[in-house]
Amino acid sequence: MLSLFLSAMKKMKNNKTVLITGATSGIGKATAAQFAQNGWNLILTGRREDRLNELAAGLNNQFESEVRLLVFDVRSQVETENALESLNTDERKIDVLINNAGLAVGKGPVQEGEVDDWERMIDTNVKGLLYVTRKIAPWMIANGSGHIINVGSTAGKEAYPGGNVYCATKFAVDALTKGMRIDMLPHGIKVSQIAPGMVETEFSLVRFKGDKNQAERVYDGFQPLQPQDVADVIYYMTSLPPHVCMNDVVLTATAQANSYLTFKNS
Ligand code: NDP
Ligand code: 8X3
Repeated sequence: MLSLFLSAMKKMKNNKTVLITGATSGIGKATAAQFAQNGWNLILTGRREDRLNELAAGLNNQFESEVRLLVFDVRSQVETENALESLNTDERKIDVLINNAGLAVGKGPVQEGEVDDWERMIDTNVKGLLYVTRKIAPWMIANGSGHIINVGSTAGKEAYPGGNVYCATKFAVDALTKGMRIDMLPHGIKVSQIAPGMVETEFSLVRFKGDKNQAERVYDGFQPLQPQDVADVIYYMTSLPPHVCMNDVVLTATAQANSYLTFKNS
């Protein structure tokens, strides 16, 4: 009886589609599973095709999810356009776009910064978000509905030591979210931001260029957010009635007061 019920639950579809950028890891991956569990069709993107394939197979097996994969680098406008153009008319009916792909590279004073690191962050976190949105927003307008959720950060609320350019990109996401909400207003399309504090993902490993010790130290001595904590809130933001838009959510671990103050035991 229980297995019949579970099997029926698995097949419950809601016919809605979410596109999540940066689904190969961390917040994007957890968010993909959250939507899959709730019967959504998924369009998942990232550069690491092997990880996308593995994720899609798992979600299909667990939830019988329809998963469309797009492999591209959001820093390339041409790659982004070509990948999104490959979606057919049905797939372009995107209900929710989650602009999540992003990264920090390096941490230190600006006078010692690496120009290449700065460019990677600006090109991914700001220009990449814009390239994706530029393609999908007109489809939402044509469909007469939609919801864009940008993944900002507490780093986009207050700058912290050594955060300079990463913080600047997340301040830009904050500003773009506000600007996009104004632009989408006449079209009835919701625009939201979620601004998490420290979340235990591959983020710090990427920031510290593969140095595991340095990355692990970031999360030592306190209980950081987990990707699922963020996924839960993102999903909640999409489950509100059509006339309600949660504009901005700042979400931190209980031990984190703001972008630069975390209470650590050690
Ligand atoms: P992860 O490193 O675990 O995941 C980052 C994701 O972004 C990966 O799926 C990666 O995919 C994708 N990505 C990075 N660069 C590109 C690119 N050029 N083109 C396409 N996809 C790309 O980190 P998080 O899950 O933590 O980060 C997700 C978002 O959350 C980022 O925007 C980050 O700034 C933000 N954030 C993170 C916080 C944290 O403490 N972890 C806190 C606040 C915000 P692939 O490498 O396969 O391309
Ligand atoms: C990621 C969290 O604190 O490293 O945005 O900026 S933090």
